[in-house]
Amino acid sequence: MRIENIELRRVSLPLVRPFRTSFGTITERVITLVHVSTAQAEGWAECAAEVRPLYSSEFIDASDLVIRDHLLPLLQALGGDLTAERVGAALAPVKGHQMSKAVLEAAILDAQLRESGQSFGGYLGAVHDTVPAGVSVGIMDSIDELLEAVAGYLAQGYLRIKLKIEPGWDLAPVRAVRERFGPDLLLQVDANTAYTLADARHLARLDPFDLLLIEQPLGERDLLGHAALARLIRTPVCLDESIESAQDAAAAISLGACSIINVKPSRVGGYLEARRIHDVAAAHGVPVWCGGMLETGIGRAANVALAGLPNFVLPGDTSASDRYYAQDLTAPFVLEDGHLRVPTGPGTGVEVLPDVLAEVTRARQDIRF
Ligand code: OSB
Ligand code: MG
Repeated sequence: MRIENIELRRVSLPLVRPFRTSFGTITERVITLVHVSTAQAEGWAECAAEVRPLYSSEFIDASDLVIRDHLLPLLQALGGDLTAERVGAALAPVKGHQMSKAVLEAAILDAQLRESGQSFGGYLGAVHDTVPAGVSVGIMDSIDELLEAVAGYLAQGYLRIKLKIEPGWDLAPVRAVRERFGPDLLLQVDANTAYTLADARHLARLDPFDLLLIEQPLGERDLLGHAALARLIRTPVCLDESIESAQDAAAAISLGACSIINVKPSRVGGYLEARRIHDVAAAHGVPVWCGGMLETGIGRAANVALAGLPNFVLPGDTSASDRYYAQDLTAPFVLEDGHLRVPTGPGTGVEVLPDVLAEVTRARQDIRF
């Protein structure tokens, strides 16, 4: 495949409600979209990097720059031999920058699959037509506000609730949600690195609430701390930020640092590495689920396809479009009995809506190949 043009397009979409985590609050999602044109097809993907480097070291302005000045030249050097399967190795000389690498691989894979008429799900090995949907619920100003939000999501059919936690917003909200919605609610928490191992006794107080898991309680580099914590609490430890590759996943599992993994294709450098993590985890009997970065329909379509693989056995943060955006960039993903449908058309199987795209675009640049 030979690329003719790559367009970087900066868009900004308001969120339907502010999203607060232990590392900050956002009210709009500012995203770089990558649009790949070949002689036969086009591909789209979105970069997960946020405006500020608070979730990880990556951030959107740096991502645009590393894509333009450091990653695209490596792909240009491949000429007509460019395929999505070669992107990872071609970009390997650049250290880190998984989200920037991931968006390029995903856009190229979308174009490639559209050329060959295959869907993301078919290519990746999805075995399900629909995937169960969970929802990630941000930190709120009051328990009442939280209970109302959770009640609303459950009324819509979400099958699992994830509460964002931080010191000062942990035991009380978890207790309130568990008491109000009962023992059958699938409930988990995500700390986004907000604790230290010194908080182990405090975190053990979550044990009575029968959580599915606690996600990334400690720092992203602290695999040994997570392994120690896992021995001190009953709630299963799940890693998000710590896992940037299949190698990280193998190390974390071997060390006992996690018994569940949140797989985010953007965080690990793309869908091919995400599938390798799925495979490594499956070989160790470790269940995985699909995380998210508040994606638009473009990224959501591919995430939902990945979530159709057999070892994605827990509901993901793959929510319907209206949980994030009043107007998505594609036809909206909707909940059907608590599930999202895996697209079956070529590539991601979704089309970008040109009028919406024009409305949310803030800047664009073309890079001729
Ligand atoms: O830690 O999983 C996370 C969103 C942005 C950054 C990090 C995280 C999240 C979410 C929301 O929890 C997941 C989603 O619904 O896309
Ligand atoms: Mg997380």
